Amino acid sequence: MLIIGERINGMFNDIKRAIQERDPAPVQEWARRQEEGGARALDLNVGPAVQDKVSAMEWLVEVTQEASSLTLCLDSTNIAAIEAGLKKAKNRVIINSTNAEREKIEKLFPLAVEHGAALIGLTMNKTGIPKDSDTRLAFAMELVAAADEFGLPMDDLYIDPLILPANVAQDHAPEVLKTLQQIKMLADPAPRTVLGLSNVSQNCQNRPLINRTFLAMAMACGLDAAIADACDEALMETAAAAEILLNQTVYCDSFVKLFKTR
Ligand code: THG
Repeated sequence: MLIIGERINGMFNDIKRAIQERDPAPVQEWARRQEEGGARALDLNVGPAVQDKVSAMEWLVEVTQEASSLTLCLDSTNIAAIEAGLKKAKNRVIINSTNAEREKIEKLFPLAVEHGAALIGLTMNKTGIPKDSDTRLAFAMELVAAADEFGLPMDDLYIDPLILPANVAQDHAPEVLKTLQQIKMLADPAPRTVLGLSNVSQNCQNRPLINRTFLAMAMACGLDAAIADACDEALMETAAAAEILLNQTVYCDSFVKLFKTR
């Protein structure tokens, strides 16, 4: 399980302020804390409030790289901001994201191939996030076909079936789980899968409990990666235990420690 730390995101007030004032300290502190927690990639999102998303993403990449050499996951709907981040990145990155609209596919798949980057593809289009797994799967198939068409290796494609908060879209959760299972049958080798895990518990009670329970369920359905709170120790322990129980990692007594330090 690849945990992509979610915390360097302008939706959090400390990061929003850090970006506005170009203060690297909070960004670098969260980079280190998430890496210590066991994150092996870092999501970078400038947030909704920032005016100049291009220069903000450039800056986030630069200051994050000074504190950590983890893989960066450039999280923006703004293609110019993704391109700016790619130019500044020293290591291989994950582009987050394209959706299944042809217009976006035609830009983002070639961009990923050109930079040797991995790419997250969302199972949605202009009309929004579908409710049922069949429609999600149809979008996943479009993304798999695009990987073939543009020459993106299948294990560089991360398909995200998009989880929504359980308090307002409870009926989506089982559909997402079903989609995760079915994505693995779309191609051989199969594409990878990812979720923005904390979405599932936004504005809910007992957030950490909902997050880690859904993580274990999603892993059993084939989830490969999650944008998640790497500083939530119980969550990271759940990921470690689920890897053991899915026989993805050989058991040893220090399996939790190993998960966080490998
Ligand atoms: N898929 C992909 N990328 C994504 C998402 C996804 N990127 C963004 C998001 N979803 C994943 N990251 C987060 C980060 C934080 C939260 C949820 C998802 C979160 N934030 C608190 C909240 O909204 O309650 C902020 C609280 C605060 O301001 O302190 O829950 O699905 N590909």
